[in-house]
Amino acid sequence: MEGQETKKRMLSGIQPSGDLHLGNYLGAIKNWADRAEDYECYYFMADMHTITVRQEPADLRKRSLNQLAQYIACGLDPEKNVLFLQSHVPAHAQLSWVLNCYTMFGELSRMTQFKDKSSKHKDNINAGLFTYPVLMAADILLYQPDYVPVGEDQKQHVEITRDIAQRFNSIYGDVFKIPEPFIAKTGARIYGLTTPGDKMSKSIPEGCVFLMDKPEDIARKFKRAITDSDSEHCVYFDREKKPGVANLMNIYSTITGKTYEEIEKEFDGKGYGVFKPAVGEVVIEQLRPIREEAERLIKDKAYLNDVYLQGAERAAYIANKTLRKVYKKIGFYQI
Ligand code: ATP
Ligand code: LTN
Repeated sequence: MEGQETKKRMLSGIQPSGDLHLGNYLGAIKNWADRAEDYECYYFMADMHTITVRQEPADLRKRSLNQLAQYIACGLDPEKNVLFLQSHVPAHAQLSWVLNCYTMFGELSRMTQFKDKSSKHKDNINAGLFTYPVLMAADILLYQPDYVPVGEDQKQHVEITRDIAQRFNSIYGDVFKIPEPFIAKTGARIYGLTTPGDKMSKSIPEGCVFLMDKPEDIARKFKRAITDSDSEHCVYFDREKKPGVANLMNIYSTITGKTYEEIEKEFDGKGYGVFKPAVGEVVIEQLRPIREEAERLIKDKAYLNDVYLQGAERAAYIANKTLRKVYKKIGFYQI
């Protein structure tokens, strides 16, 4: 435990809203595994946020467990990171209610994600979608983290969290630490294999490699990857002219650690017929142990339940401390 108190704290949430893919892995999860050495890390599955869009209950239940197995298989060690499910720690909902009373209608109306999602789901513009950022502020502020690693799209939510915290602190004193968003500078951006202009996304499954895909499916997806009509089939890096090839080179380079020059040399004169299956092969080998370990863990429900149970206990210990302080400050009668 010694030294642990001096580590900076990080916290992030992930919605269990779909199957994990190569973009999630290379762009995010792979980097998280190394962080535990330098930071005290908290990661949770944001199942309460997920229901702002209608979910099939059986699927949500299954995904909440499968995703935990996949994260552990990717190298997120539950001994070194606190992994938990949001709905297992009631303090998130409790603080969220309090913070609702310190958040303005006007500031929530300006949130880009609310505007986007409410135009996409016109039949279900529920209040939870509107107050989504308040629950996220509660998620964060409960743990007093220094940093919140998120994608660019979530930066606005971390900013409103800071505004809410500052407003609260200005009335009641230093209750909340003001967190910083932590946005990876480079972070591999992986594009769809069939749509090299758009990021790899589960919404376009033909061009998306899922962590749990079988090797033959991965091989097929890479063979069908869009390259270009260049008759020479020459492998060189040009994001503008050859976005498909550039994407494949990026994937190959991120996994093997080879530079673009080395890759160009390796495939010099060999053409796409050799290059595409070779990229598929390194992806297959990279994902194989992850898939096998995840499949093994998924069968071990008792172990996964135990990880969630212990995670929730460790998380609740910190969260409840903050909640008690908040309740006291705002004047809730304590027994
Ligand atoms: P989508 O719904 O488009 O498949 P997602 O919901 O799986 O995306 P997010 O929840 O938006 O993914 O993001 C989870 C993490 O994965 C974020 O840190 C995000 O930056 C990262 N990520 C998602 N897609 C990619 C990608 N194609 N390339 C790199 N990183 C990605
Ligand atoms: N909104 C985030 C998920 C999320 C989160 C959080 C991230 C919920 N609560 C707290 C960081 C901190 C998303 O959709 N990626």
